[in-house]
Amino acid sequence: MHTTVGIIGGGPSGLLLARLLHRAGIDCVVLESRDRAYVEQRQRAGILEQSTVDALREAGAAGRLDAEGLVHDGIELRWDGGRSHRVDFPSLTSGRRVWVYAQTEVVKDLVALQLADGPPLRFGAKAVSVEGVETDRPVVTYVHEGRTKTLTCDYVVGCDGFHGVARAAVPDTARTTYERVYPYSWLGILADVPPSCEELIYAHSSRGFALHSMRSPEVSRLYLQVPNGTDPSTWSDAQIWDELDFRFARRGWTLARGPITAKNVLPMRSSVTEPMRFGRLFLAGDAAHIVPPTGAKGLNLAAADVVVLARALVRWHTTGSTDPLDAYSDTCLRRVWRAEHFSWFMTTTLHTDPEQSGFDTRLQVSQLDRIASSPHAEGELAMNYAGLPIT
Ligand code: RFL
Ligand code: PHB
Repeated sequence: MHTTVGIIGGGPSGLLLARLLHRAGIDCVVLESRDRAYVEQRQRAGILEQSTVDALREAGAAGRLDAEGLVHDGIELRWDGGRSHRVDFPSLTSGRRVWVYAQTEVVKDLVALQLADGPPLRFGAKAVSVEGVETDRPVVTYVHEGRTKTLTCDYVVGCDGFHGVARAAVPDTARTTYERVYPYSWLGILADVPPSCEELIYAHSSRGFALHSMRSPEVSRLYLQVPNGTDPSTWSDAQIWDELDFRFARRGWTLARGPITAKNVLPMRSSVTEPMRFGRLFLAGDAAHIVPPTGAKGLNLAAADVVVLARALVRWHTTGSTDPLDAYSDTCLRRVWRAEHFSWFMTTTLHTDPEQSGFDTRLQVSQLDRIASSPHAEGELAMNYAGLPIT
């Protein structure tokens, strides 16, 4: 079988790319190793930047997001045993804002459109190799319903996440990975209780970081910094709520408790593989880079990559010019490194390193004080959080 663009991975980046290409009349096939239910239920991101929302609208996939997404104009920072500061995005960014709309819902919306309207999306289709990327007919070999099949393409896009196969198709000598692993993880919970805040709260405390997010007016999503290797089952529900109470403590504010319906632990890592293109293979989203979740950038970076790539493929398809495709890696990496820096900054400013000294803590508090007292410092945070335009 042949297609113009073979897309490995049916996560947000692969699905959004497929929609953008389909609307421009470019045929493509999406191979996704997991089944539909698994892909639609994987708990992950919750915050969409303005430019991600714009891209979903352009893809015709924002109907439910526009009806049900919660628009947020800021975040609250808490630190130093009860100090608090709200960062207002629109006034600091010429009107940019963010949406609380879960990745699970973005994926459900894109899957439903794709199954109704094309292009082909194969669940249970696991890519095992990508070959010939330095020729003009790269081939993806995949296993579907127990049989090995091949897909020849004009271009292949690896949207297969951090553990996918596409990155490995680039020879070791042609790629460099830059990486940082953090000495802490997040314990995340979903709870059937209305959020205790209208906007997200990022808290720095003497016992580590905590984040109050949400999924809907009825469901809260909360995170606690925990040591690497923590088994979530060792935390009882009461212990989790007590620890959240301590880390968010602020006079006159209480955290509402409710039944915890899910608990998971996620490690924190920064990683970038350069370049993001090799021959006729492009890497997009988590396949090329990951960030710790503190800056809420991962899904947004994935969306920005495929917006840039879709534009470049449309240019090639309509004019034959490969200039934007040739510039893809450099164009994306500029934004990726900005987001890597911001995610590292948010992570290291708000978490407590197990080796942390009193000096390090004073630096963190000084940085938070600065954000609270300087429009320049909070403006920089707001611009990065609400997201830079895709250029
Ligand atoms: P994904 O979502 O990992 O999708 C990759 C897909 O490829 C499939 N696959 C294969 N398919 C075929 N053949 C193979 N050999 C394959 N190997 C893998 C996989 O099954 C999967 O379906 O990558 P993508 O599309 O690049 O999307 C990236 C985002 O998922 C990720 O960056 C975000 O979830 C990160 N993230 C957040 N990002 C934000 O922008 N805002 C947030 O608030 C935010 N919060 C988070 C997050 C990530 C988290 N976790 C669990 C890491 C919160 C959490 C808890
Ligand atoms: C989430 O709602 O899952 C979420 C929100 C903000 C973050 C990370 C995760 O920085």
